[in-house]
Formats: sequence, C-alpha cells, structure tokens
Amino acid sequence: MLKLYHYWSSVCSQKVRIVLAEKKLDWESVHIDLFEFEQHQSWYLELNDKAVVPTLDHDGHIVTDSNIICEYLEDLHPEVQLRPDSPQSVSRMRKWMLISEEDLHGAISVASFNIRHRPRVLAKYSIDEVHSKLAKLGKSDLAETAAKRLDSGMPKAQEDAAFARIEQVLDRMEAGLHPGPWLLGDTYSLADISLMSYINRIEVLGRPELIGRKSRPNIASWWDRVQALESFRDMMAFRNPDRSDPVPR
Ligand SMILES: N[C@@H](CCC(=O)N[C@@H](CS)C(=O)NCC(=O)O)C(=O)O
Repeated sequence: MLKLYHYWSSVCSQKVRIVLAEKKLDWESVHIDLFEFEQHQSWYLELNDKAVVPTLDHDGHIVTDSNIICEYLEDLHPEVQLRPDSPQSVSRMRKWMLISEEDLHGAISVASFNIRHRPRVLAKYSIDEVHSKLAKLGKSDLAETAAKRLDSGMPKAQEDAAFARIEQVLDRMEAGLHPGPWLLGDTYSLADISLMSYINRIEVLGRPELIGRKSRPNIASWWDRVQALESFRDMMAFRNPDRSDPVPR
C-alpha cells in the first residue's frame, strides 16, 4: 500500500503525484495542510525530520524527498517507464532532477513567499495566532524560523536574487529543450516531471512572460505539451480540501 503525505499545491508533492498518475497507481492521500503548519506536528516529524512534504509510506517503508520518491516509484513499478535505459541518458536525467532540487526549488520558495505564501497565512491568522498555533504543535526550531520569516517577510533583495536564479535555470532549460520535444529528446522522463510543477508555479506567481513564446519558445511549446498530459491534469485535479482558501492553483 502506498500512502502519500502531501499538500495539494506544493511543488514537490505535485511532482510525486504526476508519477503516481503516470503509473496509474492506487495510493492513499494524507493531506498535510502547510497553511495550518501541520508539517510541524511531532508525529509527522518522526516521518520527515525536515518538516516538509512529501513523504511516502510504502508498507511501512518511509521515503522522503520528492526526487528520491520518484525514483523509488520507478524502481517499484517500471511497467510505465519514466527512466531511460542508457547510463548516459540516466545521468542527463538526474542532472535535470538535481537542477530542480538545488537550483530551482529554493529560488521558487523564496519567490513564492511574499507573493503567495505570506499573504495566504496572514489572511487567516495574525502573527500572534501563528505563534500560539506553533506553540501548540510543540514549536520545533524549524517552526520558530518559519514564524520569524512570516513576521518580517522576505527581503526584496532576496526575492530579486531568486527571480534572477529562476531566469538562469529557464535559460538552461530553453537550451536543453533543443531539439526537444522533451529534455532528453524523444524520451519523456523524470527529467521533465521534476520541472513541471515549478513552471506551473511561475504562472501562478503572475510571471507567465518568463515562459512565454516570445522570451522562451522551446519552454512555451514544452509547457503546452505538459498541460495536455493526462497525468498532469490528474495531478492538478487534486483540489485543496480547505474550500475556504481563496487560492485556486
Ligand atoms: N527536498 C525536499 C523539499 C521538500 C519541501 O521543501 N517541501 C515544501 C513544499 S514544496 C514544504 O513542505 N514546505 C513547508 C515549509 O517550508 O514549512 C523534496 O524534494 O521533497
């Protein structure tokens, strides 16, 4: 039995949900509401000591970190193949996965903070309420850091640096998608899957011009192909269980 601890709009959770959809696997959903700070609950920290989603529980075997989970699912269910055969292609695939984790993830988190995450929390709770909520959850060091960041917001210089970093990765992707249609040429793989949710987030952040046909035509065509995938649409169909949340994507 596969059980996924995840959050509907978290980029890393979305990555794993696309793989589950590609492989048409049955899985149980345990929704961890990041905007209720549920990732800081002590029972969840036992599963994922970084207090982040996603976490996969496969018959009691716990796997964390989205790229590792994706490859775990590939090893478990290779019937729908998302990893190429040749060592050369696998190394190229893993390089893109590493780029998603090392270069894009942090930058997207920083870029999302003032525009999306902070206003979403502060529309629901005052900073004092955030502190008392975290205190009830046991208040780990990680929770303390999260509360401080909510208090002050992300400094503008850090936000600008994050967007600059995102643009660097997008330039690399634009070049990597030539001749396409996928990052490994004709082979659709975890390389593409590892980047889809970040490209979606760029649209959500109100910066579609970064992936528009004028500025980056190869990404724009790739993005059209991605949005037409049944697995991508399946992944996006998992809606926020909190219907009071005004954020649609
Ligand atoms: N390396 C981890 C990163 C996971 C991660 O940062 N998850 C975000 C959502 S995409 C999270 O849970 N953030 C909660 C928080 O920062 O409090 C992975 O790839 O799974």
